[in-house]
Amino acid sequence: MSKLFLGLDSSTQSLSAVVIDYDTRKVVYNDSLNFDESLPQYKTRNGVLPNRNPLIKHSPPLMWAEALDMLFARIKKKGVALNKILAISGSGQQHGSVYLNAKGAAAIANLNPKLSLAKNLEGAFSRPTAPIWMDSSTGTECGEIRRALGGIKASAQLTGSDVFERFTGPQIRKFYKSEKARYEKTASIALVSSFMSSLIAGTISPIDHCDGAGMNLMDIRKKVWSPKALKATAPGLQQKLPPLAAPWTVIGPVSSYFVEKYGLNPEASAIVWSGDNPCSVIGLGLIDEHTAAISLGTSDTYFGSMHRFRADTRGEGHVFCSPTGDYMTLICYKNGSLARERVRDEHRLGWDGFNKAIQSTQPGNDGGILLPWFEPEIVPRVTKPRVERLGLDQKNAAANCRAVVEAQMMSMKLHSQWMDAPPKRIRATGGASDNVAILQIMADVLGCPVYRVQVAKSAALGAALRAAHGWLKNSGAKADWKKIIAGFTQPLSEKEIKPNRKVRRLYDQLIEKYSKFEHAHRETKD
Ligand code: ADP
Ligand code: XUL
Repeated sequence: MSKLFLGLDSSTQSLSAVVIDYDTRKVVYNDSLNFDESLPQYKTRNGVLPNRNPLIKHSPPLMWAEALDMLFARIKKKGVALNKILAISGSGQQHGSVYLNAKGAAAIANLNPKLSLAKNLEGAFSRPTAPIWMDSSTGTECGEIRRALGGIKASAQLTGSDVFERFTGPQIRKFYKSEKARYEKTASIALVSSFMSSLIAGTISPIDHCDGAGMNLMDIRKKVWSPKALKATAPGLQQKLPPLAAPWTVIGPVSSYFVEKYGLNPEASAIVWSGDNPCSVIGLGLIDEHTAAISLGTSDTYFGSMHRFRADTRGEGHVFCSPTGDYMTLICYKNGSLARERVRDEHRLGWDGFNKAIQSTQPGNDGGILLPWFEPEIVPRVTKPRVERLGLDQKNAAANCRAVVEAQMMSMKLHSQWMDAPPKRIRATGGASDNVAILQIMADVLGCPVYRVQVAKSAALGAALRAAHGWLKNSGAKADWKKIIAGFTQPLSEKEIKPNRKVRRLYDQLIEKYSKFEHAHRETKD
């Protein structure tokens, strides 16, 4: 009998599914559902609810639940043998939080297959919308928590990161301060990942260590909720949080809702979900410290594995747990794909036109530099969005297309130095990793070969592989990561993009100029 595992990825703009056949090492199903297009009734733009305040970014959790129904219906319709799936796990955009009231747990435990998930969850929320990772409205709360934890360095040593606007702790504190009555009515706080795994398992799910590390609430080395961080965040918080769990934990069998409605096997295991970046670590096969990954999704992220804990005491980068049991390093940019799209759209181009524009210009852009902070930025921290140019004419389409990508790559090189693991190779993933013009600049600036992977949806693939790992570990079999990922995460060798030596040297010089320009425009921290 074939061993099938399902990985789901609830990301900012879409819900994706990857089904793997473990024995034949094949991806047998790969699909994605875009929220704006498939669920227009929620009125999101790029998966986010419009808000007059540009710092506030929320999404409707009911939309994610409804997407789960739609995607399962599609998988069933395509004839995937859902009854042969042995385990399901998933990946969620990190940091976002979902707030359930006292009815939430019962609604999740008694999902009625005759109704939709959205209908089942009506009246189960104490907060109708979920703040997500793009939100930067918690500057005050960050300052308060950071002070209570003893400053940037102490926060990073305790939780793996300085206190960040999008992290769940400051978001919870803001909710507690501004909506006390609703906070009091909250019985259970979930991450996007644990909310979705609660639905799959039909019970309130634990939060896994990897995604828990993105909250500013977990002691990253002890892997427990930190009493100091809980106290600094909000009263009575511990009772509202689920337990933390290792990323291979079986929550239980899948909910009967999915068995009756879509024909899942009642014995299929629900494995705890994790964050999208930790899942991508697996989906990209990042087992050693010298392979880095760059994900060009809604956010751009640069990440890698780390065996021994080392925090970024300057406070820009993050340390999370990795699904392997090691740590992972990460820096995250808000001005990723959406910034590239802004420049592309400003000059009325499609991706083809954008690429041709890049190719019509010389690497280094004659010294022209752009700081593409269309939205508040995380690295470096920018609270007031602005776009700065040096030696660059705003009207010059080609130069601006090149400049946005060069700036993003130079910033990654500069701000990943604390990881102390210069990459020997980079694996590229995410929507924009299909774009060779972008990847060539990546290889030239970072000075090493870039590989495109077979499945661009590395978070969903990683989730499927995590499902296999959890299932093997819990059935008493040997669960060796190298063996589990073999055949699934090898990059396509014909898709190697080599750095050009001459161009590389040019960028080594330009990066100094970029660094000075960026420094001149930095905001100082409190
Ligand atoms: P997420 O998982 O964060 O929702 P994806 O990884 O699916 O996002 O990436 C979506 C982004 O990919 C889009 O916003 C789009 O800008 C970008 N994208 C898609 N195709 C291309 C392309 N050919 N070149 C550059 N960017 C692209
Ligand atoms: C990581 C981060 C984003 C989200 C959305 O810290 O904020 O990468 O996980 O993808």
